[in-house]
Amino acid sequence: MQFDRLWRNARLATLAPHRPGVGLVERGAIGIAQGRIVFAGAEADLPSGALAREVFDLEGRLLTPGLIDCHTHLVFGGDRSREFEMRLAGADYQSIAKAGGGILSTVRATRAASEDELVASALERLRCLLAEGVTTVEIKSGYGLDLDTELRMLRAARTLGRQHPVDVATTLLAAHTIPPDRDRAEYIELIERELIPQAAREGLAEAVDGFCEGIAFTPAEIRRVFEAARSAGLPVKLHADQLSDSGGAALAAGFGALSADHLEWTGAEAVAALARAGTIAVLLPGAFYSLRERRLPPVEALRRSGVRIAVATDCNPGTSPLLSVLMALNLAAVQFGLTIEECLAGVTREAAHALGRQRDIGTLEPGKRADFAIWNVERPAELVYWIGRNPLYKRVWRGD
Ligand code: DI6
Ligand code: FE
Repeated sequence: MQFDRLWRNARLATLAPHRPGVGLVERGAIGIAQGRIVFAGAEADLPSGALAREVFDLEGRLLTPGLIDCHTHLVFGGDRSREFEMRLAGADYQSIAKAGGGILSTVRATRAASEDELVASALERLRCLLAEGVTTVEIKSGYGLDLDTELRMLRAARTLGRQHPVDVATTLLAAHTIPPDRDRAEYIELIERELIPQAAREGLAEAVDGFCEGIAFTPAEIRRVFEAARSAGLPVKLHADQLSDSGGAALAAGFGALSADHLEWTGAEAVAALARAGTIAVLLPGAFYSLRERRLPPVEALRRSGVRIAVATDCNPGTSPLLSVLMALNLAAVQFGLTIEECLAGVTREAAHALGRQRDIGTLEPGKRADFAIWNVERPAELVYWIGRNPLYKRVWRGD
């Protein structure tokens, strides 16, 4: 066996599905060639005579798959710190939204920003994620709500992926809320007839998302958006049942969605539908925390039904100004009661499934991309346990 590079003397958290827990391998080694993993296992099992051009001794450090943040809104103009102050003074999220603030205030700032400005402000946020070992990030549009600005946001997201050592998965979230300058029926038509077809034609979006909620779109409207996505050959995902049980998760399952995200108000029947559809549950504890929500997502039902659970930052200026995947894990453990194994799988293997990229990333197995994170910790639990400590030693993206 011939490697371009070999990392040895590591503790591997492989997250390989055939191994229990986080798939821990003591005294492990990982060998790569042409940016892909060719060996991941115990050093003692390395084929004799294996050669590597470069060898790194990790002195017992923990090595995990590169982290995957599978739900973010990293690209946007302005910020919402003023709204944060209003909420501290007693205003609530939904009434701010109804009064023209909320998502619409970010829409105004995003429409006013050039593509370069969007790239520059998002880059600062992206750097925070990369510093914590993120190697793949999903980025949504949704603060343009018109053809030009939605596509500009997606181009900015693509540019970030081209210019920096990270994979960016782009999602069209045109159905985020009703724009100030159109009525809802007219806007749904614009999404069906122009936004989805054009984003698909230009290869700017790999998936279509929507916000199914009292303050955004009804299930009937989302259905039309999803049908247009299907016609354009794009998979779907949904912001579902975050603030109320609006039937979002069941709708997402009905369309075989990649993921249904939030799920605080999702009931037992919808959980069963998610399981049947193989739709991934993406839990977003940063939004739960920031909105001081009380209603917990149905974690036990998800487990019992065998729904895969991912965890993400939901980084957005309104409900989750969270730029730390590690903090998201701590919140998911403390608030939602996820185990350490669920937390780590949630930002690696299951997050890969949520993006439909499970063949390429998410575990340390032969054939997968050489994306990993090396940590100055001994035990996997330390990645979830510390608050405000970043123990990243090195991030490796596509072997570098
Ligand atoms: N994700 C979203 O898109 C909405 N909530 C959430 O968790 C609203 C985001 C915003 O207020 O800007
Ligand atoms: Fe979101």
